Amino acid sequence: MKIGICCHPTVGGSGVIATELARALAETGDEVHVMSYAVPPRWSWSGQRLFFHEVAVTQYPLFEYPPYSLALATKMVEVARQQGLDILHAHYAIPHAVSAILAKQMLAPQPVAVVTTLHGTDITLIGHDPSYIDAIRFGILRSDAVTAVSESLRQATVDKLEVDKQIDVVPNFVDASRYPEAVARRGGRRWGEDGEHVLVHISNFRPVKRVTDVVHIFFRVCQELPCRLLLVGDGPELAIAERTARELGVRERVEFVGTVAEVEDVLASADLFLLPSETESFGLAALEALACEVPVVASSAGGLPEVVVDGETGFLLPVGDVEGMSRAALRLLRDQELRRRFGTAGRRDAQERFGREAAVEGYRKVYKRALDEMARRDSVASG
Ligand code: GMT
Repeated sequence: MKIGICCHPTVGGSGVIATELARALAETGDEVHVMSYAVPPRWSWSGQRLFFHEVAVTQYPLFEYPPYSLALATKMVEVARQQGLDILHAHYAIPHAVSAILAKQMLAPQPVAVVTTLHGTDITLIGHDPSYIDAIRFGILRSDAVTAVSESLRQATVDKLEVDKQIDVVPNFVDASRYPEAVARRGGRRWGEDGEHVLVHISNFRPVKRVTDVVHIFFRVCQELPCRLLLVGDGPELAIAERTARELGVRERVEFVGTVAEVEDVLASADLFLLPSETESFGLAALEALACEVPVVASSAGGLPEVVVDGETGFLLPVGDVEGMSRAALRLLRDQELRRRFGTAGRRDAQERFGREAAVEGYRKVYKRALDEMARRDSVASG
């Protein structure tokens, strides 16, 4: 198949999943053309049958807000015509699904099936914004097939947007073969001093991540055990995290690591991963921690209970339960055997339930269904 994939190239799991999927599809026989305004995170040029097309947005004095959605749709048309794409796969509803549907209309009579993958905040946050809700609903209803990254997100989409449409769940995935060295390096530490426990949080530091909860949990753990916190990533609430750490007197125990391309380098030093989010459709960072044998303490929000098995690979507590999360963190940090057991179970679970091959097959089935759906609609339309 020839597949066009578009995604947000900023930090965030949707761009990571789109890139990993593109690579996996190309490595196993499909031809993949990724389109975005910048090279997405974790992109590598190594693969055959894998191409990147930059979407250039024209600046013009009249355009206070240059129309990226149109530039993207036009690029999709250009690439689909040149390469004969079968599928346009939009990761994240806004604006990608709408651009793909527009491209499909501009391409007619050349057929191309549109597949939209919902990632989370396109539904749980932006999906509530009246200025976007009709566009998101349109994107979902007019796609030939739609997927969500967790059952929780599928249900939220049906409930909140009231869309009557089949939505398949294709969970996010990890390429576990990426991580064995990180697992082997565990114990040989790059971060933290001897005897210190290392806690890690990775995110885009937006309010939904509740990063001040991360710092408050760390503060409580610090009262009991020597430890260090690694904050990985960047975003609007990083400065608030820094201020909170200073106010609580633990600033010198917090490392602001910034954005890292290979999270396993940091996870190799970790004893525990913290993700106390307000909402999380899936929590790819938590899955990556599990794949590196790092137990997770997280909120029980959204799709996290589908990823972290409470009491087996981590502990899940209600959103905002800083006390409970601190107790869970201390329980794991004080008990090396429990941590080892959770770590081993987490890696096994990541491989068995969230493997790359299963996800790629899942998406191939969805592509096939989208092509069938498009053919069915076309034959209905032509009477
Ligand atoms: O809006 C975001 O948080 C970014 C978004 C993204 O583009 O990475 O994250 C969402 O998609 C990820 C990949 O499917 C999921 O792992 C994250 O849980 C989800 N974020 C939220 O639901 C907050």
